[in-house]
Amino acid sequence: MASPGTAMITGITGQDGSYLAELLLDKGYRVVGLHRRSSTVTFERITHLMDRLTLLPADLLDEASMIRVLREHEPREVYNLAAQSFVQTSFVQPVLTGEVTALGVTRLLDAILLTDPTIRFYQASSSEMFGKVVEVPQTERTPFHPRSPYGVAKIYGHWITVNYRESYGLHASSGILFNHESPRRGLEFLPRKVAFSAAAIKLGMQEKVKLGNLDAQRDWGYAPDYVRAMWLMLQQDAPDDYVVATGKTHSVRELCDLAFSHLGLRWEDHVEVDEQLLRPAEVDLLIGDPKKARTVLGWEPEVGFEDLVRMMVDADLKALRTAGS
Ligand code: NAP
Ligand code: G4F
Repeated sequence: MASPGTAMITGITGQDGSYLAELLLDKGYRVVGLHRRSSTVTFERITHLMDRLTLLPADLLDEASMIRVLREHEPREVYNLAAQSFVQTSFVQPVLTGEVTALGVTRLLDAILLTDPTIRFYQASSSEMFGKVVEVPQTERTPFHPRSPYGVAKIYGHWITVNYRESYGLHASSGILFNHESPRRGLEFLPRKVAFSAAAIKLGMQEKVKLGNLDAQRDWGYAPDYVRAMWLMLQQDAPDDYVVATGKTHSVRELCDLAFSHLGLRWEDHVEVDEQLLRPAEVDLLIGDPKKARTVLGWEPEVGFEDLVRMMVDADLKALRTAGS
């Protein structure tokens, strides 16, 4: 079988970048990953792949750094996963969030236009764009009403992707992905914070965990299922936009109940609400309709909410036990 060639991933050190790199390497791609310079090593999620990847320094804030890599490595596919991706941080660093998460997309699209407009492009759009939702469930046609500087920045990234597709004929697709998690999720995001804390409490390493809004509802899926959808989008003859979701929603409270009860604990005994963790504006309810991804891409999620939460708790329990011994 002919080699699929080279794929470039921005944000390769992140949760999705690590799973997408695995998927593409398994499919025979040569994978070029961009990482930003840091004083400490950020390769924790890709350590097991290091000898199979080409890792290069570049930053979404620096267009020339991306042009250099595109010229030298001539990828056929580019996946833009890099972003300031934490909603809470976007309220205190709104300008940085805009520079990276919004304008960073234009810098990369321009870099592609200048080097090779036949490159296929994937943009990591977000259900956070729906914000204060105007319909349930949310589809590709649901209007946006963002509730955070992150949501606003992602809308810019989404529309500039659509605009470069329409203006210059780029094969540029946008995946509107709902929340997806895994044992590799950053510790600051709710499901990982709960999984890690439940495991630490079970092992007697901590007693309580402080959370914010317990009533928020999210459509939570499994990250490796979602990176498969990204790849499928770039294999289509025509570029397009797709909602990627499970079609089911659960509250923060339900997630806590599932994580703690898996370890024989009552979440009410350990969770405390800290008003400092409430957001200036909240997204109360997200639930996506993945019909288009199912019918056009043939995409199906393989891991459901209950298995996902148990998997994350088990992984943190195992890691903490290993670290302890
Ligand atoms: P993540 O774990 O936070 O990873 C973000 C990546 O972006 C990291 O590799 C980070 O590098 C990199 N990055 C940040 N600023 C950068 C810059 N200025 N230049 C270059 N790289 C930079 O996020 P994720 O969960 O994998 O999500 C991947 C993408 O999907 C993001 O765009 C996110 O906004 C979007 N998304 C995620 C979800 C979800 O539920 N996970 C849902 C919808 C959309 P460092 O390692 O150096 O920090
Ligand atoms: O896990 P979260 O921080 O994810 P959030 O804000 O939904 O954003 C994630 O999903 C988006 C897709 O919709 C991505 F675009 C984005 O990059 C990111 O991956 O919070 C989930 C919910 C929120 O309603 C939050 O208010 O949990 C609530 N929550 C309650 N207590 C908390 C906490 N969230 C965090 N992070 N920490 C808490 O202590």
